[in-house]
Amino acid sequence: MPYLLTPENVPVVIIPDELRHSERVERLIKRYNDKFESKPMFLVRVPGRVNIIGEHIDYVGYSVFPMALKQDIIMAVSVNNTPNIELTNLEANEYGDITLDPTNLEFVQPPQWYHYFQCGYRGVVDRFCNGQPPLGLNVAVHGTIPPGSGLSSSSAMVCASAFATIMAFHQKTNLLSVPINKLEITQLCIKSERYIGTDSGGMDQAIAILAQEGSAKYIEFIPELTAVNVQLPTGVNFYISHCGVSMNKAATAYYNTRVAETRLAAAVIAKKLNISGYRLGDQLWVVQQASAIPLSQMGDKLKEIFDMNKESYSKSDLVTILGIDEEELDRVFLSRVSEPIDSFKLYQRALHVYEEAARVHEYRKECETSADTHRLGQLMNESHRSCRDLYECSHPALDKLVTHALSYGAIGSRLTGAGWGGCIVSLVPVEKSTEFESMMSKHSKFNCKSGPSSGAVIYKLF
Ligand code: ADP
Ligand code: NG1
Repeated sequence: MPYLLTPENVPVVIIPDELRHSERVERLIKRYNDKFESKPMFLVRVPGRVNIIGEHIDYVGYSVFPMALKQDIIMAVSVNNTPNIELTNLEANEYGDITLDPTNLEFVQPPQWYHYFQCGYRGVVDRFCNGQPPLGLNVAVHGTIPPGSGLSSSSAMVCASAFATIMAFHQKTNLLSVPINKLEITQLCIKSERYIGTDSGGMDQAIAILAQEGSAKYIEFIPELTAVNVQLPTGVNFYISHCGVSMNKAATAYYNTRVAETRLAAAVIAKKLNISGYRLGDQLWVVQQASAIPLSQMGDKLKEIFDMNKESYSKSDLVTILGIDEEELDRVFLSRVSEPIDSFKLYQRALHVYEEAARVHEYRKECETSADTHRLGQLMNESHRSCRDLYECSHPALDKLVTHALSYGAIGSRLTGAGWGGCIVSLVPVEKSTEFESMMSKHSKFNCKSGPSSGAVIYKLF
C-alpha cells in the first residue's frame, strides 16, 4: 500500500529477507515462539540517538541537534486474545518476563523496565481506544542501546511500545486506521514518557521517529514540532564512548530538579522584567521571546536580573521575589521533584540554557555553510564546559573521558544526553580516527563510530 510509505507516516513495510534471517531477529522470533507458542505479526524497530549539541534545552523550548543511531530496540508483537500484556526480553537476566493487567497499569518508583512499555501502551489507549475492552498482546523485546547512558534507550522503549500497541489494536479491531502520522505519534510519545516521572523534553522521541538515514536533524519545538535534515560535514567522524558510569534518570531527582530550576529562573526573569502574559511555570524560551532580547544579549541581562553575590536561592528568597506563598511554589514548580530541595541555582542554569541555545543555532549554520570543523569542535567543547560548570550535569568519569578524547585527536568532545554518567560524543578527523578508536577503547567499554541512521519502522512479518 503506497500511502504507508509517504514521508509523513511511519513506514510499515514487509520485512526484508536479509533482516528476517539475521541472527538477532531469528533469536527474537524464536524467543517469541517458545514463550507464546505462536507467531508474531509485526516487528517494530526504534533507534537510540546521540545528541550532537543542545543539552537540557528541549524542555525549555529551544532547538536541539541529534542524530539517530544504528543501536535500537526491536519488538516482536501480536495480539494474544487474553486480557493481559505478556512481555519477554532476550536479556532475561536484566529484564525478567512480566504479565501486566492493562486495566491496572501502575507507575511506581523505582522504575522497572516494563514501566517504559506501559508508557507507550497507556498513551495510545488513552488517546485512541478509550472505552474499548483491554487489549492483550504478546511482546518479545531486544535492545542494543546501552541503557542509562544518554543514548535514549528509554524513549526507544516508549516509542516502540506505542507502535506495538497501535499495530496490535489495528490487527485486533481494525478500528485504528494505519497510516500512523509521524508528528502526531511523536507528540503522543513525548507526553507518554512523562508517566515514568521525568519531565523530559521531546528530543528523543522526535529523532527516534522522524530521523532519516544520512542526516542529523535540527529539531524545533516552538511554535510547533519540526525536524529539518542537516548534512554533517565530511572529513570527520562522530564517535560515541561510554564513561563506565550509568544513570537511570527517572530513579533520581537530578533531571526534574533542573527542569524546576529553569522554570524558577524564568519566573524570576519575568518578574524582574515585568513581562506581560507570563504564566507561572512558563519556560525560559517564553520570557526571552517576550522580552525581545536576543539570545546573544541574555548573558548580560541575566547579570542584571540575578544577584551576582548569591550562588543559590532558597525557597524563602523565591517566595519573596515572586510574591507567591510556599504552597504555590511547591505546587507549580516542585511537585515533580522527588526529593526535598531548598537550594536553587538559577543564574547558572539560565545562562547555560541561553548560551547552549545560541551554540545550537551556530552549529547548524556552520554545518550548512562553511562546515568549519574546528569551529564545530569549539562549540562542542564549550557545550561540555557549560554542562559541567553551569548546569552541573557532568560526572568526573565523563570529564576524564572528554580529556582523553581531546588528547587522542578529537577536535571537540562533550557529554551527550542527560549526563551525570553515560556517554560522550567526539568529533574526530578521519585521518585520526583509527588511532582515536584504538586509544579510546582502552578507556571505554562501549566505543563506536556513528553516522546518522534512520527512524522508526514497522515490519510486517506475514
Ligand atoms: P537512557 O539514557 O538510555 O534513556 P534511562 O535511564 O532514561 O536511560 O532509561 C533506561 C531504562 O530503559 C532502563 O533502566 C530500562 O528500564 C529501560 N530499557 C532500556 N533498554 C532496555 C531493553 N533493551 N529492554 C528493556 N528495557 C530497557
Ligand atoms: P536521555 O539522554 O535519554 O536521558 C534526556 C531527555 C531529553 C533531553 C536530554 C538532555 C528523556 C526521555 N530525555 O535524555 O529530552 O532533555 O536528557 O538534553 O528524559
